[in-house]
Amino acid sequence: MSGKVILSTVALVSAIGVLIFAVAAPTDSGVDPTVPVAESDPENPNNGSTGSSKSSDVIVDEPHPTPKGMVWIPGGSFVMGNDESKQQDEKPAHEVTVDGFWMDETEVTNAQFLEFTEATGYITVAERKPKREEFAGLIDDISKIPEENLVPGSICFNPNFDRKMVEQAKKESPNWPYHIWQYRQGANWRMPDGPDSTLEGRLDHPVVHVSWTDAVEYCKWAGKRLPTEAEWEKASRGGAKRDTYPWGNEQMPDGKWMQNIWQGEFPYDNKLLDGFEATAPVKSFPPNKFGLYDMSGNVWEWCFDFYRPDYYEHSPSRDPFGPAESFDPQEPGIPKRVQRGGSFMCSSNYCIGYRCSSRMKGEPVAGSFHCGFRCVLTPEEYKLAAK
Ligand SMILES: [Ca+2]
Ligand SMILES: [Ca+2]
Repeated sequence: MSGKVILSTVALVSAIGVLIFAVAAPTDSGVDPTVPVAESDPENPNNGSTGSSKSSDVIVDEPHPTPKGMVWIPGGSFVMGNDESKQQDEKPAHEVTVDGFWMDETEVTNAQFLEFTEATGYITVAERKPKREEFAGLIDDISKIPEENLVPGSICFNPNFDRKMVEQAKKESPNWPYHIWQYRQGANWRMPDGPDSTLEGRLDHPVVHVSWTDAVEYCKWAGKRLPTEAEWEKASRGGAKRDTYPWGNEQMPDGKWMQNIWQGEFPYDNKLLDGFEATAPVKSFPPNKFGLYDMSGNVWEWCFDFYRPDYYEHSPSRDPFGPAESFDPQEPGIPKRVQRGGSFMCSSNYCIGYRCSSRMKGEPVAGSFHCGFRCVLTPEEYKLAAK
């Protein structure tokens, strides 16, 4: 498949994303159970950003017995972002206070997602056939969309990418990774590598090819919600204020790999020094001090928040949950939600997404082979669920 075809296919997926998002995304009205609980303040001077204006005491101590499979993240303040980063969207570093909450100790696994689909019959976005009319208004002439493109599928790594084309694209555009991704027909969470693959031997791996909207549906079923970006970073830091990684500042303490990432030059040479080429079973590496596994690497994790690179410039300091709308300069016009933690595809010469402060973004209706999620629950939501 040529790079041009890959690009056009990815563009097709993007267009689907825009459309479905417009219909499926929940509002930030505060009535949706997946939206973080916080007071709204129409007089909030934060340029349309959302977050809590409450001044009540921070919830620090765990108020109820720990829900199964979760750990308590004590409330408090931490420094969010990183002024030393090469990535502008991590700046400025700013102090944020969040209330205590519970977080899943691992990424949601295939076994857990299977339980959800068996209980609800839920079909993920990647399993649904895109409809031609869904592109009306987004593409000049929808009759020109090749029928063979209107098939269910998801984004995978293309190991047969054209190296020359990648080299050239790197010089021209931050979107050069389009040349190494491939829209693979039939790829979805049940068949992570495409139609010939299965979940055999992978039930304890993180679920992948789930969109943000799929993740939200899982959360509703589980009585939980997606973490805010601030909650995610607070949890990732394990109680430390400015460490680079969830375990400290040294990437390989005692010479040991602490995360499933990509060793070697991306995307040409994966040396597999951590033992895993793609997803690893959850809990393959030590937890951070809060007891959370794989907060660095394995798979990216969806957060609730819309993505904006400039959000930290005017973020509320108490329980922020993202801007009112998203903006990604790399793909203006396509809504984006935040992803955190990096994946098995992250290397030191590319996204370095496995640091506590790293930010990523994705179309809410598009899953991929290296993105999953985990859930959180606050004491207030715990009480609401118990009623
Ligand atoms: Ca690896
Ligand atoms: Ca992860």
